[in-house]
Amino acid sequence: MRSGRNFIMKLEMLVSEKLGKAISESSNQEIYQALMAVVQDMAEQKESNEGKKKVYYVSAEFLIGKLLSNNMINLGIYEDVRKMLAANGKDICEIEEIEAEPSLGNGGLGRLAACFLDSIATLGYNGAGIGLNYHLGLFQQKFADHMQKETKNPWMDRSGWLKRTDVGFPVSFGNLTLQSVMYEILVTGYGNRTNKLQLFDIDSVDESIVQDGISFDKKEIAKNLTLFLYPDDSDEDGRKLRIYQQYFMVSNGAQLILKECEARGCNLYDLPDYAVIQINDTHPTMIIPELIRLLIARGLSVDDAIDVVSRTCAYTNHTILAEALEKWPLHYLQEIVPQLVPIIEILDDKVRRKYADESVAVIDRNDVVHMAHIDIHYGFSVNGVAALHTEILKETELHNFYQLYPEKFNNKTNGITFRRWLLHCNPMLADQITEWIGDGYKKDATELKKLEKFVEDEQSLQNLLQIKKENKHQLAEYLRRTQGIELNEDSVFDIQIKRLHEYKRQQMNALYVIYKYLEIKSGKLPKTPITVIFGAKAAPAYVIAKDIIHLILCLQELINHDPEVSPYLNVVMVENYNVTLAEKLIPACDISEQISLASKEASGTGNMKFMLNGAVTLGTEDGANVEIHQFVGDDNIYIFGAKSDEVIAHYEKSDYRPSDYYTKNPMIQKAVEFITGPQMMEIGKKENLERLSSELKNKDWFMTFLDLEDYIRTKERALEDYTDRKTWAKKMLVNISNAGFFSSDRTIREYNQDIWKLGD
Ligand code: GPW
Repeated sequence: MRSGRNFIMKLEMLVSEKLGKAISESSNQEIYQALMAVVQDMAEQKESNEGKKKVYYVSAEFLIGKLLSNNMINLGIYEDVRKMLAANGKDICEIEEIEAEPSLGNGGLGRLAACFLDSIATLGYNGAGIGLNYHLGLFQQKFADHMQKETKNPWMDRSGWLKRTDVGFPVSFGNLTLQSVMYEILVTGYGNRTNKLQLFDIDSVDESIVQDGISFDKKEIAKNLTLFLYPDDSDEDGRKLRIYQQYFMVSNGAQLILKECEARGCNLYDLPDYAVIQINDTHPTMIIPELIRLLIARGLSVDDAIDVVSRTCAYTNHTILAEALEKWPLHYLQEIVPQLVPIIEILDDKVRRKYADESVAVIDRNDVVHMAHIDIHYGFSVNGVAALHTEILKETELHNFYQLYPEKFNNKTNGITFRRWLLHCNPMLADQITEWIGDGYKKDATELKKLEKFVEDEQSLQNLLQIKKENKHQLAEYLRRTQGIELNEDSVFDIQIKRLHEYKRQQMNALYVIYKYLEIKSGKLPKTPITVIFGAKAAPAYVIAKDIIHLILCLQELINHDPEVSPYLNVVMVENYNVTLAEKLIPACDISEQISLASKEASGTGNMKFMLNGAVTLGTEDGANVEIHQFVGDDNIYIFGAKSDEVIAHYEKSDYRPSDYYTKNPMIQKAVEFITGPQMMEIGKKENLERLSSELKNKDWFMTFLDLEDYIRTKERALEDYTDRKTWAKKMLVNISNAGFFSSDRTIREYNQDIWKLGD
């Protein structure tokens, strides 16, 4: 144990040495820098490249969140640092706030990659993340005139964890060659080794080319290559820029992997004994032809190169949404990465010789390259991210591939790191759990099951409610201070936080809000007031998604200023939803909104974070909700809506008509008409509200109306149940005690057992 007075004194000495003065006389900014340096030193001491075989997790996104506190927790020094700072009159929370959140991800896929890096290091596996260093990251979201506005998010100077290395590689495109620079961020496991996140960049990036908001010249590749994550791809130059980014990422990754493996004694033919590459959705798919190209250049035959690479690469699919399955016109690749085209043609040719089925071709009849098809034919493993999702892949979306390669398909239900999503974000709950069942659950999350024995204990249930109340209070203080938002702490906190997408159906929640508003106006007052909280960014070119944000912001304005309604109902949309905000919102949540159209949400991971923090799920039988439902049972979750089979059948038969529901159900009609009614028109913009309303009435591609009635009914039942505080507290406890399965340590152990097979 390092705890105790001596260790605290040593910490104080280390920090003041870095500061060159006493802690008590230093600013929070100075202390942040000094603490970061001390943590870096300690993390470096645990750095290790041990293990013959190494996993490379290649991903366009790593949504890592702030690092200082998390690293201190993983190093086991958080409590001592807190005490040491307090003894010097400093508050650790204020110092945490100095740090800028790295802006290297968008949503669940990026956050999953970050949780996985934490678990890989925690379990002591040799692994690294490979990605890009986006200078301005994903855009920063501002609200003005009830609309989302995008601005740049320059996070790098205010973070400090990024270390430049002298490693770099040449990367050639059709018309230019760029020299890369590799940056590193140390990833310290909980009580274990330190691995690395390796991010590639170029020196010629020029942030000054960005003008008003986030627009810039998309053709200036040497200046814009690593400026933004997901540059607007609504035009051709934007789509091409994505290909430049993807190839830059994977060519660097491939060169690094070969260099490291050769240094460890690999002769290239035995590459699969030294490396396994996990391809995080299709963004890094070009690593397959790129590695084949590099191996051929090093003297392997074409067939040997293909064989070696196919035994090294594994693919994770994160969606069944057709528009998210990447396809690139061959002529884009011909222009940007001509060196890959002959290889992709060989890959296509081999498939065509073997299989007559046109639907599994790599290059289709229109000369479009299907990236996922490359991964499936030329990787050894294909996994979905929740049980239902993997079944849908096998039975429908990728059925033809499943028939060819049943042995490649496997499920890896997602998970979350309990270090960030419990120990760090909810210390009160973590301490209470430790008091009840000891701290074994911190290493073995399934020990949370032991909490179930407290389910009949009045006092324990009271404690749980008290912790929730305090977390709601802390959230209210935080939002007041940082966003000027006032929350009613005595209301039910009903939270939907995730990327804005029609399939996630924030619009359905907004229609509930309208329904409730009209109910209250007609004199039906809820027993407990409700606050419906949203957090979401919409892709800058996704018009309807931005219209949904507009609707929510207008409802917020209308309802919160209506003295008849606001004592009972409030709407809050937090600005610039990110990991830092998630860490504050999740511990304070009562009802977790997981309301995607069944079959469309591959897994969801927010659902797991909420459950772990004692929120009760209101959701469809989609993604990992299905597994959560199985664990907690019918009494501890609110399930509604059409099941995935029914939804898939509607799509197959093209027989869903929103008008069928709209015209028959006066409640739906009233709510939808409200969107374009006089009160909303006074606050909002006609064009946006009318476009959204017409989209719903005429298209409703994600079947909002199909589930709306059941959603409202089920939400009302949840709100009614909430008033019986003791019964509700039981539900909370059952959720927490069943969350163990959703630890990313379990997920990563499964990846290793079934796919990576990293020995010792
Ligand atoms: F489209 N996911 C995401 F599949 O956050 F590539 N971004 C993405 O671009 C994609 C998926 C992609 C999410 C899924 O929507 C979510 O259901 C899942 O929990 C998460 O990836 C992690 O697997």
